[in-house]
Amino acid sequence: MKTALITGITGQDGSYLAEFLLEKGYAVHGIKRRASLFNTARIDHIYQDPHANHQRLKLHYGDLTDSSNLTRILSEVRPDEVYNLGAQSHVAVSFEAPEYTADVDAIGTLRLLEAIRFLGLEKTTRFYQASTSELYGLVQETPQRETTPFHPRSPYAVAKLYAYWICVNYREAYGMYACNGILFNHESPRRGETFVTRKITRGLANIAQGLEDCLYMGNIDALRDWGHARDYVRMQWMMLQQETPEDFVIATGRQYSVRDFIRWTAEELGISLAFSGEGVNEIATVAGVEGDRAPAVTPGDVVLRIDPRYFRPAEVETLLGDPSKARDKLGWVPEITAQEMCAEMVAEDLRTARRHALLREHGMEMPVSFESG
Ligand code: NDP
Ligand code: GDR
Repeated sequence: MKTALITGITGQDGSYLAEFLLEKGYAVHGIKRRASLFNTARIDHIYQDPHANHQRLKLHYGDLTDSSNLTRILSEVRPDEVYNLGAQSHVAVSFEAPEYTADVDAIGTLRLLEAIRFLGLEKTTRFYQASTSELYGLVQETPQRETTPFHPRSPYAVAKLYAYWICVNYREAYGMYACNGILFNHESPRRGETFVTRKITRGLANIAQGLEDCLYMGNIDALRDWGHARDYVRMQWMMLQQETPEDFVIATGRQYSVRDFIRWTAEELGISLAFSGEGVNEIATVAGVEGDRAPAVTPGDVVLRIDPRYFRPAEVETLLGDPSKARDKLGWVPEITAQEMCAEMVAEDLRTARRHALLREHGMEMPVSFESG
């Protein structure tokens, strides 16, 4: 039985990857952070009672800022494969907490690689690094491929640039099997609520059910290449099954705007939107409502406004990936389109919003979190 260690197992990708590896028969170990509330909601469905014997999913308390902890876990687990998915992964937050982001995302990667080397596992343990399309930032070439020069635009992207190169360096210097997956944005119903797609599907579903009045957004003209996390974790595993380690761009090769994603979401909810005004004064108004999925909105309601607090000090305006290397060398093609993914996310968020609306109807008010990002 192969053994994998996943940092960031409680996150979106970590949860899908853990499911995927368990299905492949792996023993899966994950590092979770100590938190004052339960933080395993995304993996509770695959986590067995830790008191039971023969569990194939094991969790260890740890943190990418703590090298002795990482070294101890690695020495206990001695994994065949390490997937370094743990990160402070929010671009806007990285401007607020740049030093912490660098510590976790850049030096955290170094800590893991050093721990592998220190334990003499560098010839046996394979290493996957969660690199990102944010490395391209101010894009130098379209579409972006493995050879496109980087120009990071945030403390997050600069930290990930260090992680990218330290991974390449350990491969070249010590012959480690280490590779970078340069993944473009990927989403799912498990996406964190403050990333733009989930903010939109959750926000508009709440508005449709009368739990919120208005969605406040930043730069809705930003262009992204969105895929589904389930497709992308498959590729993370495939990258570690090759003869030799290489870096791959993972993307769909299709690009849409945040505004497109807002429109799709509204349409899924039976709402047609009219955008008017410009820049920070732009708004979206309900033009029509069909069906019964949006009982709380009526034509003329303003459901979206621009709030400059969501603008970033330096923006990544456009990203579009060229996944042909992954397709040609590994036979990987994404199976889920951005529109299908949007529909899945809306369905899930609408289910939750309906539950909350029902509880409210029966006098059991559920607080709706307005924490945004
Ligand atoms: P999430 O934000 O959903 O998950 C991040 C994970 O990292 C969580 O499990 C989080 O724990 C954990 N984590 C955060 N800080 C630390 C720390 N100090 N020590 C240990 N673990 C920590 O991200 P995604 O699943 O979306 O992304 C996975 C990886 O891929 C990240 O590295 C991200 O930067 C990168 N990436 C993501 C893309 C995307 O579009 N999703 C695209 C390209 C790259 P907790 O649950 O406790 O917060
Ligand atoms: P990104 O994802 O920064 O690309 O990083 P995010 O979904 O946060 O933003 C995408 C684009 O939408 C614009 N935007 C807004 N974003 C947020 N979060 N909230 C808003 O209100 C809003 N309005 C407009 C943003 O400005 C941006 O242009 C994600 C993360 O998962 C990273 O970890 C990963 O590396 C990259 O994707 C690839």
